[in-house]
Amino acid sequence: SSFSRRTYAARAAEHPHPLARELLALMARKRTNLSVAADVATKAELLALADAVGPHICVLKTHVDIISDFDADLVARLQALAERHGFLIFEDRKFADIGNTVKLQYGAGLYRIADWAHITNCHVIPGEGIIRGLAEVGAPKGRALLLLAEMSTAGMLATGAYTEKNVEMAVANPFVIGFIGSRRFTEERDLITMTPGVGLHAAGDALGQQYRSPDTIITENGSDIIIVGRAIYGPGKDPAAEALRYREAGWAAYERRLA
Ligand code: 5FU
Repeated sequence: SSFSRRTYAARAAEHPHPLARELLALMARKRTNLSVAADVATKAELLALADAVGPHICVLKTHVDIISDFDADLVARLQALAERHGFLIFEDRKFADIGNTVKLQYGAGLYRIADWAHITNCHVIPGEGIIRGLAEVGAPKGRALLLLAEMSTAGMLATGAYTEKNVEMAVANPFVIGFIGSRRFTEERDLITMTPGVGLHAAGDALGQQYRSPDTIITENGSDIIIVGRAIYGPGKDPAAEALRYREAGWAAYERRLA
């Protein structure tokens, strides 16, 4: 039957990709399908947030190019927190250039993303060469890739035939373990969907973001992981308490799906 009706633990036991096995197994063990989108401005804020939400998350999603004082020490300390709390690191880089250029952007430069991000993602606008370029750098390091089959924003252009092409390319490329999008896209192999634009209160923001509930995303749409940002660390919020709230909502939605 559908992967959506199977437990994360059962899927972990059978997934062909080692990193996806590790992810699904830690989700089952920690009882969480929550990823926190840590869009903060400094090293100190990122480390404090990762430490506060670490016990509740399966994936920490980063945008390292936001961090004004990024350095190698930040990476070392994030990796230590990932070890201590048991989560994977997903750099939401959204690569979109030709294969040769993304190889350089992924492996080199200031950030050396492939050295520390378990997961990254790309648009397939350039065609399949972007996946091959990223795989040349990331696959030997045991990394994995998500394709942006959809986005969460109003008026986004990743629809219809474009989304279907993403699914075809994902199925055909073993370096790809899943998608950014709003739902389960295929039963061809157990590709994991992670969904941003999740919130329990606001409907959206002033710049096109749209929020849906964990129930819609996990129970109804069959996505696997909810990605939550400002709802967890916005002004006046207690990030650990909010992460716990979203973790419980996400897990309850998953249990309803299995029932
Ligand atoms: F691919 C996408 C997408 O379609 N929508 C998103 O919102 C990525 N995101 C990211 O999720 C975005 O870059 C933010 O890092 C995060 C959402 O943050 P929010 O504060 O929960 O709106």
